[in-house]
Amino acid sequence: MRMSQFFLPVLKDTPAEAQIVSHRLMLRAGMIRQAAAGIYTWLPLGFRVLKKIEQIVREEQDATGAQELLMPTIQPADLWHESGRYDDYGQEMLRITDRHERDMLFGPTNEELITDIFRASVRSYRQLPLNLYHIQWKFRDEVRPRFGIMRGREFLMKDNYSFDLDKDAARHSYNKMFVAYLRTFDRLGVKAIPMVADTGPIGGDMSHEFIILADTGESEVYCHADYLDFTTPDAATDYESDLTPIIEHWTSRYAATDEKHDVARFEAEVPSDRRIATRGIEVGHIFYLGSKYSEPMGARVTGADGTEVPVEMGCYGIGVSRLVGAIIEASHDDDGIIWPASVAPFHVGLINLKVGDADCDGTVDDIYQTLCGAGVEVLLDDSDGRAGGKFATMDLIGLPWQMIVGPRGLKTGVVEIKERRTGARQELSIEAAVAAVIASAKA
Ligand code: 5CA
Repeated sequence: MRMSQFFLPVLKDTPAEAQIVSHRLMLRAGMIRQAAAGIYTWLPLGFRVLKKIEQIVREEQDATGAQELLMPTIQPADLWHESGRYDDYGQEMLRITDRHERDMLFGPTNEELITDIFRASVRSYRQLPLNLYHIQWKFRDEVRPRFGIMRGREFLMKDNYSFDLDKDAARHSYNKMFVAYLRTFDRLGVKAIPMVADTGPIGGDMSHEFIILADTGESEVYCHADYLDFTTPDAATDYESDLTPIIEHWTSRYAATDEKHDVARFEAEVPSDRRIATRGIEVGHIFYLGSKYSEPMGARVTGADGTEVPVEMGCYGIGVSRLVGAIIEASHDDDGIIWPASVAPFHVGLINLKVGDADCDGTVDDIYQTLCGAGVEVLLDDSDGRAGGKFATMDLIGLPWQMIVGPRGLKTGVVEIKERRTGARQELSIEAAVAAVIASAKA
C-alpha cells in the first residue's frame, strides 16, 4: 500500500478527551473515529488490526472443532421473555420497536438466540457435543462508556456456545475453550491470566476471566507471579484428549478478580514477594452455564437410556475490539504503538527519504515490488514530507520493521532497517535488508 493513496488521518495533537494511552494512540494513529459516545468507526489502519485479531481468534476456535455461524445483531424480545432476562437486563439493553410495534433489541449477547436455534433442530444425544460460535457486533448501553473502544457501547465480540448431554462432557467443552483461549492470547502477543471470576448477568456457577495486567485496566486483580512464566499449550494439543492436566496446571496458583478475592487465601497461598495486586483488562470470559437457559427455554435432548434432559450449556466470550486497545496498553513506548507481528496492520514501513530523486524512487519501487511479491505487507511512505515527520509517523503507527532508503546510503549501495520494538538499526546492502525483512515476516 502506498501512503499517498492510503487513508491515514493521523493527528498531530493529543486529543484532550482520551484518558488512557491506547485511546490516545488509536486516535492519533488514525485507527478510529468516534461517531457517538462509545460508538466508533474503524478507519483503514484500525480495521486491518481488528481483522487480524479476528482471524487468529477464528483459527483457534476452529482448531477445537467449533463451527462458525453468524447470528443477527437485532433480536426479537420474545426469546428474552422466555429466559426471563428481558426485564432483568435493565437499561444496558437497547430496546427497539419495529413498524409493526413488535419489541426488538440490539443483542448485548446471544444465549437466547442460540438456544432457540439449538432446540429447533437437536433432540438426541447423538447430535452432541455441539459447539457453535460467531463474531458479531454487540450493543450494551453502558452507563459510562470510556477509554475508547475498551469500554464501548458497540463492540465486536466472539461468542461461543457449547451443548452437551451431561456435566462431565460440559466440563470438557469448558476445558477446550480454556486451552483455546491460552493459545489465542499467546498468538496475539499478550499474556492473559485466567482468573476465577464472578458470572454477573450471564449467570452460571463457574467462570474464568482472562486478564491482561495493566495499570489502566478497569478490574482489580490478584494473582501469583508464577503465571507470568507459565508455558502455553502448543498447536499440536489434541482437543479430544483429557485436558484436565493443562487446566490443573493453569489453575494451580492463586488468581482472582476483585469480586472473588479472598485476602486470607491470597496471603496464605502466595509468598509476599510473589504477590501481584494490580489492575487488569478483561479480554475474555468463559462460563459454565448448566441448564440456566436450556431449562426455561425447553432445550431438551434424549439420552442413550431414552430419558429427556435439559442440555448442559457453556458460553465463552472474547472482546475482539477491546483487544486492539488492550494490546496497545501492553505494547507501546513514548513514540507510539509497537505491534506484535501477528496483528500488525503492515509488517514493514518502507520510507523513501527523497521522493523525486530518480535513484531513491527506482530503488524503493524495486524493493516494494520484491517485498509484495514475497507476500510481505508493506506500507510505502512515498509522501513528500520531511524525514523527521516520516520517522515520527512510522514510530507512531508501530509497524514491526522500518526500511529507510535515502540518497546518501544509496551512493554506497546500503539502506537502513530498524526494528520498532528494540529500536536496533542496521545498515545493510539492499539484498540483505530485503532478505532480513522477508525472513522476519515468515518467522
Ligand atoms: N455471553 C458471554 C460470553 S459468550 C458474554 O457476553 N460475556 S461477557 O459479558 O463477559 O463479554 C465477553 C467479553 O466481551 C468480555 O470479556 C470483554 O472482553 C468484552 N466486552 C464486554 N463488554 C464490553 C464493552 N462494553 N466494550 C468492549 N468489550 C466488551
